[in-house]
Amino acid sequence: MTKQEASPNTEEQDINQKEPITAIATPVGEGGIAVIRVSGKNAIAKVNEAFRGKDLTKQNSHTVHFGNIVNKNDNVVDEVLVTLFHSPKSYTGEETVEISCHGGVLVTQAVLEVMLELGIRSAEPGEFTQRAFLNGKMELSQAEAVADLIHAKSQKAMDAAHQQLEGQLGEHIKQFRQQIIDATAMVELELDFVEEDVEFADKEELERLLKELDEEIDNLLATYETGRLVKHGVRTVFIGLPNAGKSTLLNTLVGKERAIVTDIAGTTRDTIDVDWSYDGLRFKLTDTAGLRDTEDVIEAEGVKRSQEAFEKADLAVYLKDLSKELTQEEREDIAQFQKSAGDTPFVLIGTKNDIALDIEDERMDYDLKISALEGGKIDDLKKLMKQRALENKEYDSSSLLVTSSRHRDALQNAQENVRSALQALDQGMTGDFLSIDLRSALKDLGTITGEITTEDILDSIFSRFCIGK
Ligand SMILES: Nc1nc2c(ncn2[C@@H]2O[C@H](COP(=O)(O)OP(=O)(O)OP(=O)(O)O)[C@@H](O)[C@H]2O)c(=O)[nH]1
Ligand SMILES: [Mg+2]
Repeated sequence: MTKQEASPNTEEQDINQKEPITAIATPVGEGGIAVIRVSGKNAIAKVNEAFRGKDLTKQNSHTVHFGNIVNKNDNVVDEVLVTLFHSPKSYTGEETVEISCHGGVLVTQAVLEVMLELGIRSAEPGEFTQRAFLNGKMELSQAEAVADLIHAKSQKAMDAAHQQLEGQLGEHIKQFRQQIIDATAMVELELDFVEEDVEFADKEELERLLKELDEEIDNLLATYETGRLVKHGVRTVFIGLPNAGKSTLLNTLVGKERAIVTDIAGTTRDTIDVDWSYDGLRFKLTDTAGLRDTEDVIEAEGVKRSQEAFEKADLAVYLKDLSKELTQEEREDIAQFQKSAGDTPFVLIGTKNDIALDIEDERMDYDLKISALEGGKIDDLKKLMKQRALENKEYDSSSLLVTSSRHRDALQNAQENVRSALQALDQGMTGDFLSIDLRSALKDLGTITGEITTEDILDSIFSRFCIGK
């Protein structure tokens, strides 16, 4: 199936053009040029009212024209280039004008004001892309990918958004839907012939089909954990006793004095979050207050937050000061943390290796010994963090990842319905039961690509966009 067939409208159909909307499509700030976008019914004629140059209504699609934008008193606001897109060959599918003006904040605003004066409405966040979706220019999962791409903060997040934008997820979902449609057809065939006692002539075939589908959905769902890490970053927490060198390590990794470092135990009081990328993967590093029992109310609150950050982490890094002897108490603490980390990767790092005690403590099994002050083994630590974060998770930039919790939920629901159909089949239930499950699964999958949408889904998706996209 092509993109267009799956969508509510095809390019052959007339696009239902809505009232024109406008917004500044480039980031606010000073730049060489800025672009103001106008899309909707008679957008070209509207802009033409404020344009001094050629008659835009008589020009071809995909042409660029030089001229002036004037206000209602006919004063020139800016010298511009306008690009024309006739429906349906535009981003939104509607008639669209892109006005490239000078990039100053005030100039751009002034040109936008002229558009508003013409009676063109301000666009809501993501409204252009929403129209693109409604006009069959893209699937819902592709529209979501546009937002992901804009918000992407690492190379890997961008790769994942690109995969989705190219429609790879949509293709998978369509394939699943086709499999369900095939299964439904088999069930309903049986229903038609129920009197003739055909009784699931193809019961085995149906079972094979559903099991295969269950497994394929499982495989796709399994990518979500990696997808989530890639998109939102690996929540990494540094924990350890006061003075272990947690803040020093954070500063060394991010390359600036982000957290206060002193030789006083208990320097860090509150958790500090810093974004950091390494080798295309984004990390959200959290420095925490050193763990100890304390009378100090503020510090005690800090220690509580350290614990909470640990519980939420995708990667826990425990730092042990090698210049101090390991106490029995700390050994037990470490064991306890390791245990409560459960499936979350846990890394044990010895710090201050430059001033480590001579006596090697054989009882501890450090993943690595570093010196954050001198930079010793820091590159090894970075590699280790990435490796452990993506532990057991297959990933290369071409693999398709489910990155959105909305998609995961829909896939899970679909899988439940498929499993329930399998169960019904197993228990020898009649075809109408199976048919209900299969139809529900079909609906669940449809919410991913947008065959099935509700106002709520659309609102929550498009509100993530910036205005102008
Ligand atoms: N020699 C040496 N000193 C270090 C190293 N890392 C940290 N330090 C020193 O150890 C002291 C404590 O470092 P911090 O980074 O503040 O320790 P922390 O774990 O954040 O401590 P709290 O915030 O109190 O929990 C400072 O004086 C650092 O300069 C290291 O690798 N080698
Ligand atoms: Mg600190």
